[in-house]
Amino acid sequence: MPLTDALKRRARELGFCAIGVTGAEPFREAETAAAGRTRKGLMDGLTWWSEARAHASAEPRRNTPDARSVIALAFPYPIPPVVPPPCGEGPGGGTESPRGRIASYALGRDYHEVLLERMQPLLAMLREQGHRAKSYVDHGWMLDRAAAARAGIGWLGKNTNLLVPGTGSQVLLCEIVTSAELDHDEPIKKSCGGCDACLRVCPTGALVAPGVLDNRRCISFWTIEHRGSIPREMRPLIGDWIFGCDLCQEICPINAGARPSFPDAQAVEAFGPPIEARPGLEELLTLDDAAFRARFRESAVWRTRRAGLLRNVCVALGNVADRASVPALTAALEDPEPLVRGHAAWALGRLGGTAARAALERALSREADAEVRDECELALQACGPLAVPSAV
Ligand code: B12
Ligand code: SF4
Ligand code: SF4
Repeated sequence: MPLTDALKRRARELGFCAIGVTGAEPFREAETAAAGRTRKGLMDGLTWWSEARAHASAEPRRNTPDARSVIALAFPYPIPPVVPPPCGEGPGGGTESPRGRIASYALGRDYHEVLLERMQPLLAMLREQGHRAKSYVDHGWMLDRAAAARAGIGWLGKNTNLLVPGTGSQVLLCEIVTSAELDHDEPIKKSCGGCDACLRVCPTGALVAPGVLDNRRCISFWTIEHRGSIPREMRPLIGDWIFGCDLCQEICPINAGARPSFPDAQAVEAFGPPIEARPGLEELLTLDDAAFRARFRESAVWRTRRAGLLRNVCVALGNVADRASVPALTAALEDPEPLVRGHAAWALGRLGGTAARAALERALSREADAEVRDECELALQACGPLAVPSAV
């Protein structure tokens, strides 16, 4: 069997839902788009991103000078079948505390490891035949979507994600750059047509034009990549997302059509037992470093570290705005991390009421961190004036 066919067959056996091959020449069109957007500030906030990286990521031969082919692969991740309501009546009739949301791609084992593992047999097949082969899953620099689109495994949707026919966008991408001369595929001729549902559903207006994302407005950026305080004007728009955001994919009719095929058995096995998609927010606020590590070390959520996740939890609690959360947020005003204390103060300001006000005043009387003090003062203003009974 020719090598290209053997590789494609093996990739399917390994659970990849799409595999295509393109040449190793640079991705010039994507390079121009990525560099231009970087210059315009649309990638601002990503400290590890730069215009130089955009150029380098468009050159498959950068690390493999004799490369002749790029193998683009897509691996589906399991989607939780039932999304329970964020709060309200629990299954046993009791009232549940508020819950947050975690993006589906992050519910299983860290995808970098999963995809790297799954690529190993393909790398071995190439190397056994004397070819050079290098894998990429975000670690090395590569424009994943550009490679996938040119290799014909899907098309670029208006939400910027690659859509695989029959599967949708809920896939993760990786590549193998190899010196092997393989049979190349053609890009597919599909598009979103007149649909613009993703642009309309995005709560922050991050999709500033079809296929163009402003990183500084994307919930995924603020809840996963950003370190430090989340700008106050963004916080109300984040809703109950505590890690990533799936709204522009959940609305997509291509994904809706593909959903009955999930969970795919291979994907379920590869990603392992999922963490909770809608964890209780108040319980997350009680995690210390050791508990956070035990719960999230193996998952992509680890990227935020404890302080980042608890910051997001406070924002979500402020948005769900259930006054029953005041005691949990009051306890968070004593968290060792100023980042958590500051966002807990903001959330208490959103909840308002006598108990929230009293907690903020107590915190202000002992707080030494200047930023947290500012947050407490602003939160006290947000709580409104004390209700003083009129004497005259
Ligand atoms: C930086 C980054 C982010 C940033 C910025 C996202 C962005 N759009 O650039 C943030 C943190 C916000 C992010 C969020 C997410 N990300 Co991300 N991210 C990346 C990363 C590391 C680099 C992306 C990049 O190069 N951006 C630069 C821009 C200019 O390039 P581009 O996004 O590829 O843009 C192309 C298209 O827009 C297209 N295009 C240009 N003009 C036009 C016009 C039209 C009309 C159309 C249709 C297309 C189009 O050409 C561009 C160049 O190829 C890649 C991994 C990688 N190495 O590629 C993952 C990656 C793109 N992310 C991924 C995922 C899963 C996500 C999230 C879904 C996670 C989540 N659930 O929260 C969200 C989705 C948000 C969204 N709507 O895009 C997957 C996407 C899989 C897929 N099916 O496409 C990738 C490929 C990681 C992986 N290995 O699988 N991400
Ligand atoms: S991931 Fe969320 S915030 Fe980002 S573009 Fe999609 S809908 Fe908008
Ligand atoms: S929601 Fe519509 S416009 Fe957006 S990616 Fe899906 S098909 Fe394309």
